[in-house]
Amino acid sequence: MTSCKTEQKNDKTPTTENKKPNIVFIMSDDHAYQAISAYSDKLIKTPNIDRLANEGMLFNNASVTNSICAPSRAVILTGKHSHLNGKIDNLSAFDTTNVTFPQLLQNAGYQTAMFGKLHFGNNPKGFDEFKILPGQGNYYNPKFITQKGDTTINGYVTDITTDLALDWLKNRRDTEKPFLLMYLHKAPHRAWYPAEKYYKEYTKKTFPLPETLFDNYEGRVAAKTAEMNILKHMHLAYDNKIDQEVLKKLNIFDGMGRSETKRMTPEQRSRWDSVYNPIIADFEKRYPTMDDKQLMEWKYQRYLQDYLGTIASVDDNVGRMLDYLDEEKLSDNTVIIYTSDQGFYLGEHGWFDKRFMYDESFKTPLLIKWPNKITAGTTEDEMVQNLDFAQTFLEIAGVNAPDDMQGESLVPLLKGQKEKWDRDAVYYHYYEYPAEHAVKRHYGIATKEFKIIHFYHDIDTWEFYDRKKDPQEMHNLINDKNYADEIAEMKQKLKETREKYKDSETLDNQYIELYKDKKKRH
Ligand code: SGN
Ligand code: CA
Repeated sequence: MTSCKTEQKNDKTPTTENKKPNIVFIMSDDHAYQAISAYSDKLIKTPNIDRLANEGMLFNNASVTNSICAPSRAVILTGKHSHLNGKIDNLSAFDTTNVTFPQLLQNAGYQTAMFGKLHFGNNPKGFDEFKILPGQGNYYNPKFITQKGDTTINGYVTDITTDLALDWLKNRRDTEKPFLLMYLHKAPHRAWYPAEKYYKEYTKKTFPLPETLFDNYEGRVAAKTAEMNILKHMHLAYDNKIDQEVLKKLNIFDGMGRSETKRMTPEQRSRWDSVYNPIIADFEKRYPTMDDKQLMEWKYQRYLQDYLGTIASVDDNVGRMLDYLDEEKLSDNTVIIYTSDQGFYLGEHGWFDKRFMYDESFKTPLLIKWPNKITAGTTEDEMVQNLDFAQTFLEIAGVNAPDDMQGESLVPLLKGQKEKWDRDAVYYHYYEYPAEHAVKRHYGIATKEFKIIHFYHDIDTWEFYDRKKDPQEMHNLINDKNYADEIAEMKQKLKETREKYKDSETLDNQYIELYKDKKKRH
């Protein structure tokens, strides 16, 4: 009797009203699928993120519609392409009159909370609670925007974001209601500052060089003029953490200084210096005799050490979240998603950053666990997009999606009902130009076999790739006579796809005019 009473009092016991699945949406910022061991363990082991693949589904062909931060988030929240939700780049404002899926879930009785990076320049609507980073946010001792004002929290951003999310789950969530938790990491965004444990470990590692590290961009006009080459455009101080005074001594003037070291407490700073100062001293000694190839390789290793070091913390913290959901017996009725706002170049084509429709930044990691619905350990090769998330979550919650959302619910794929999925092409459109990294505006479509891309604005060039024969996208076949039929078909399909999604040259031109003078960054 007594034990039975205790059980009834325990407010964590699922009630009949609590049958709708909870949704935990985990997203990191710039997390390349090449840096998740469920995809490839060449660079790093991510045992916690991999749990979602082992217990759920791994998508091999998930892509974004516009490979840059805030636009990707706007697509996710609205279920509409950039040209319709209006958030075409990181410079324009998010139009808060857009209807977002969290608002619809909140109206349907879901509790909603968001923690971490949003990057809109305005606060999210449809959330009972949010604690978000201003703009890009910081790694060390970050400031957060909350409903009660701004607050600075001492510590490391990835740990803090998790603490905030867990605090809400433990202490302020109404256990009678289903919930949507958006748990959004800043890491591994530039300028890649790992936590102490991991800069100690990762600065000792060396990584295999990508085959295309020394790409000369032959046949790809827009790739040639982009400014995201590790050798030429990555900063030795800002990115690779070399002291600017040392650079001056070496006659190197590369502008931007280190961003986060100034934010560290004296204790954090002296622990940081104890690891990075020997690296700086070693660089000072070796630099005078380095040729371009050696400098490229040195910068690549430094880049990956810090980038992957930040991911090791993300993985630990995802583990903390999954453990909590397991311990509280919430996992059985919770859909957990892990994704990134887009992919990233880890030296492929000699690059860092994203923006292009080439695979490393067009594709994004996607792992989903949904016990009793998804068969554990399955992989899915269908072409899905971040555009599909809103309708997926609405279907999971039993809420009708507005007619003007443009994605497809992934629920049939999650349940293994492939016959209900008939998409044969996905659409992409990138706008942020002129801007940092100088990636020209372009749009295109990808099928499983081919990709066609049109670069426009101050150029007018086309690219065509055979994705099966040339997965590294080194050979632009647009002028290859052997592919004339396939190119014509893809051009036609691109035209139809633009019409289907209501994109057009008129809109392209309007967006060029509208944001001509926009320089502001969020
Ligand atoms: C910053 C970075 C860029 C990066 C953009 C967009 N520069 O501007 O390298 O492409 O963010 O990233 S930095 O000098 O400020 O580090 S996004 O993920 O927010 O879209
Ligand atoms: Ca990003």
